Amino acid sequence: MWDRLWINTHLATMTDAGPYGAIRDAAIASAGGKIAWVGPQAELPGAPEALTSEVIDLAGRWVTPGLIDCHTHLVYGGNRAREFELRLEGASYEEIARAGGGIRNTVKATRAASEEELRAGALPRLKSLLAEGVTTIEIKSGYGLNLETELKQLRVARGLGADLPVTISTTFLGAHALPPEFEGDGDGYIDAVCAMMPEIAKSGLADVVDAFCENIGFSYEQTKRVFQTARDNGLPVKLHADQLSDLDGAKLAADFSALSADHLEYTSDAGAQAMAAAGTVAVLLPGAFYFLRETKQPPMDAFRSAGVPIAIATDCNPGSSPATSLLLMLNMACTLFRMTPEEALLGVTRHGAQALGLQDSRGTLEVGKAADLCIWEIESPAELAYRIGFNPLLTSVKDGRDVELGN
Ligand code: DI6
Ligand code: FE
Repeated sequence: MWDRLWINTHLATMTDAGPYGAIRDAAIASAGGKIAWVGPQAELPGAPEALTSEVIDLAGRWVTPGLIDCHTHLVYGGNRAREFELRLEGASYEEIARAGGGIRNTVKATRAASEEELRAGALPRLKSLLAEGVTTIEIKSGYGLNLETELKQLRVARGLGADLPVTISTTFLGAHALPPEFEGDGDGYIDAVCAMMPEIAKSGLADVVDAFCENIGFSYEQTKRVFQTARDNGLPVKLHADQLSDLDGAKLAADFSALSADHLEYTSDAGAQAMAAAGTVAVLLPGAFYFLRETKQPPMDAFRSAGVPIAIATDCNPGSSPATSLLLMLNMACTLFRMTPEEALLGVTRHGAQALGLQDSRGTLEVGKAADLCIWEIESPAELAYRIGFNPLLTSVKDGRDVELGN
C-alpha cells in the first residue's frame, strides 16, 4: 500500500495544530515520493508490516519537514575575504561598494568563470547546506549583470538541482548592482535589465524576479520599472528591501503582491501592514545582520501583530553573509531578533515554502505534500535553534528516498 513507513517517532509537522504541530508517538508514510499518511501510530490502519514493504523504526527520534533555504546567492565566482579584512580595519560595506568593490568584485570573478568553475565553487556550499537537512533552496543570479552571464549563473543553479537531491527555485536578480559599463547611468542599466526580461522569461531558467532597492542599489522608481516588466513577462517578484535604509521597499513589494520582501531591518510599521495585506512573506537574514554588524532590528512586533509570515534564510553570498549553515541561522534569528525557536523553525519550513510559492507541495508534514523529511537526534524541536555549530541530523529524505551526499 505504501512505499515506506517510519514508526516510533515524534513529528514536528509545522502545521498550526499546536506548538510545532507536534504529534508524539507517531508514524509517517510515503508513496510515490509523497506523504501518504501522518498521525499517531496507534491510529495506523493496520500492522506496520501489512501496510508497506519497508518499515523504519526511528526509536523515538524527531522528524521535521525538509528544511528550506529561501534566499541565497549560492552561485558566484571568487570570494571577498580581503573585503572582510578591510571592514575590520574600519571601512564600511557601503564605502567598499561605492569605491567600486563589493558586488562588483564578485561580478568580475563571475564573468571570468566558466560554468564548470561556477559549479565546482557552488557544490561544496550546497552540500554543506544539504548535510544539515536542506531539501529545497532558492538561488539567485545577480553577479553577471549582463544577459550572457546572468543566464550562465541561472543555468548552473538549475543544473545543481538536476545532479543533487534538492529542489531548486531560481531567481533573476539583474537589478543587483550597477555594472561598470553603466557607471553613472542607473536608468540606462534598468532599461537594459528590462530588455533582458523577455529572454530570461523565454529561457525558463528563472522562476521569480528580484531587485536590490537601496541607496547603493536601485531607487523605488527604478525597482518599480523592473517589477512592471516582470509582471508583463508573467514572472512573480520578490525584493531585497529596506536592508540599510527605508526606501519604502516593503510597501513597493506588497503593491506588486511579491512572494517575499527580504532583509527588512528598516521597514516601517506601515510597510509591515502592507505586506500582511498582500500576503507577502518577510524573509529575515540574520547572517547578513551579524556579518555586517548591523544594529537596527527588523520590526518584529509589527510583523507579529500584523500577522506577516516570517521566514529565515542564509543569504549565502560572498559579501554580506558567507554562511552555509541554516541551523546556525535559526540560532541567530533567536539570539539577534528574539524569535522563538518555533518561529525560527517555521521560518525554514512552512514560511520558507510560502516565500517560494511552494506552500502547496512543501514546508509541512501533511498528506499529499512531497516526502521531504529530516530525521533528527534531538529530544525536542527547540534544540534545532538552541545549539551553535552542531548538526544533529541523522538522515534526510528527499521525495521519499534517503539522501546520500557522497563526496
Ligand atoms: N544584499 C545582500 O545582502 C546581498 N545582496 C544584496 O542585495 C549581498 C551581495 C554581496 O555583497 O555580494
Ligand atoms: Fe541577498
